[in-house]
Amino acid sequence: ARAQVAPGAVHIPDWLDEEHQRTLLDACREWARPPAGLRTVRTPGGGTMTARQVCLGWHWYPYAYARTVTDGDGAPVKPFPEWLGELGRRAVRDALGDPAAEYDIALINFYDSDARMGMHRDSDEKSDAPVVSLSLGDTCVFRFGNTETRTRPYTDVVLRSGDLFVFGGPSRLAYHGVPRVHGGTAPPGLGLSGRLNVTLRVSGL
Ligand code: MD5
Ligand code: FE
Repeated sequence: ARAQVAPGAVHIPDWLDEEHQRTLLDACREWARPPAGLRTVRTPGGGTMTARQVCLGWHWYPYAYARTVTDGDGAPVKPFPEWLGELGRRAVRDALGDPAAEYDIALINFYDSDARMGMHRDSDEKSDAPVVSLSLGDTCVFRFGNTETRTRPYTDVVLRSGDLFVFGGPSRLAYHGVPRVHGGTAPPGLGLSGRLNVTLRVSGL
């Protein structure tokens, strides 16, 4: 069931079957290992993001991209694998029917049940290609807002393990965040406590 939440913003529940969820989870666990593994993101204002992050292809440090983990161990960022790019192109075709973009960044956020992500826009990419979001593990409330303000109007969407969300076109620069993660709601067979979100992006760099 494909649901358009806003023009260019499409939610496809259960897009990844259990086997593909497990494959992606195993890969994320490998990517989380050092060097250039899971890290805590510190914002220039002195804040700490509650979701921890791993980057592939390009390292995101608030609020720009680099080739090395500038706020971590200084190691080169792990490469962005070809199969992940193919997954991204298939996602965009299924969600929007648009021609394929060349994905070269993955940002993977690891949430425990207390983690949140405040309302923000993803504006550090120099490309307007759609962002692909894949969810694994615990269910969350994803807040999809508008392009003008961090506040209402917004739409709360429940994202579950295996769900795909694609943001393109007029929705590409919408404010969005994760106000709530529901602990203990991951599929029992997956072996993940917490939530993991994989976003695929085109750097334009
Ligand atoms: C998450 N991640 O669940 C969310 C979902 C992030 C982030 O917000 O920046 O890593 S992905 C939501 C998203 C990503 C890129 C663009 C837009 C939404 N958008 O244009 O609305 O961890
Ligand atoms: Fe974002």
